[in-house]
Amino acid sequence: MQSALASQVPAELRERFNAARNVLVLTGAGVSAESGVPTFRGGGNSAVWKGMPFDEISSARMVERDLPAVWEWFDYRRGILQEIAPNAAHVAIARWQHKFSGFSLVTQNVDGLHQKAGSREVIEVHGSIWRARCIACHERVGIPEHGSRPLDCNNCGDRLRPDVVLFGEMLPEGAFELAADKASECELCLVVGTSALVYPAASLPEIARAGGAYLCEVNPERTPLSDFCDVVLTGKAGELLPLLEDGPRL
Ligand code: BJW
Repeated sequence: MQSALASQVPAELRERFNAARNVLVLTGAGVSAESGVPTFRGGGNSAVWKGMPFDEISSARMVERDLPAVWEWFDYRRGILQEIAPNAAHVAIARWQHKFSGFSLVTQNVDGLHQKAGSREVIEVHGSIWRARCIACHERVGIPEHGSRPLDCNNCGDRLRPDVVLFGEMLPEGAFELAADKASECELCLVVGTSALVYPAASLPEIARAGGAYLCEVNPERTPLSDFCDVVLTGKAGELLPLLEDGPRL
């Protein structure tokens, strides 16, 4: 007998998933929620640091005002992430890079869990918590586990900051353009675990749809994108994504 969850996956989506050659997946914080990573807006715990909401501590203003506090916040998160494993959603998405001849994974997440699950060539539009970049010359480096904070740039000697995109900041050069190109070419676009509120990432499903893609949202809650989608799968990514696959799993 089909489970209640499996019956949510309409035959048309299953057929399109099996027939598609070019697929784009856009993920947000919800894809990591089942691994225990707090989301930003809804879906359980939200990120607060020493009484400060995330949009205050993760802000460009805070980088200018109190860079050591920003390092402390990101070091704390990295410490937690080191202990965290990818979940069934990350693992399913990693399998898909081998299933489709054209496959793009665009993530707003900075946690690196897609890569930990085996995904390659991930387009990280909001940067990575595992890298730092220089405030002055923009040189990027991996973050050493130990050492004083803030770190200094080996290239120019100025201070390093976490290589993540804060509100009002520009996205990494070329990342959004590449994601938008891939979105405009895809036949099937899966939007997983994002509140679809933060731009320009939230415009990628619109770009995909304008290019003729079939749009599917996976989220336990409705978002501003829901009414715009061909199909909405209501529930957790880790439970729903593996159900899209037909036949034996790799
Ligand atoms: C589950 C689940 C489960 C739970 N399974 N699902 C156009 C219109 C209006 C405003 C703008 C616009 N263009 C630009 C802006 C300004 C701004 C913006 O979008 N503001 C809006 C909020 C109004 N954008 C920017 O500033 C961007 N920069 C930019 O546009 O540069 C150009 C520019 C420069 C200068 C001036 C003007 C323009 C940069 C955005 C950077 C976002 N940074 C953050 C912080 C990263 C650092 C950190 O980690 O601390 O990125 S904010 C935060 O939000 C983080 C996320 O990547 C991002 C998106 O959140 P996401 O992933 O959607 O998570 P949540 O928590 O919101 O949602 C989780 C979802 O999961 C929920 O729906 C749950 O239901 C679901 N869920 N469990 C599946 N098990």
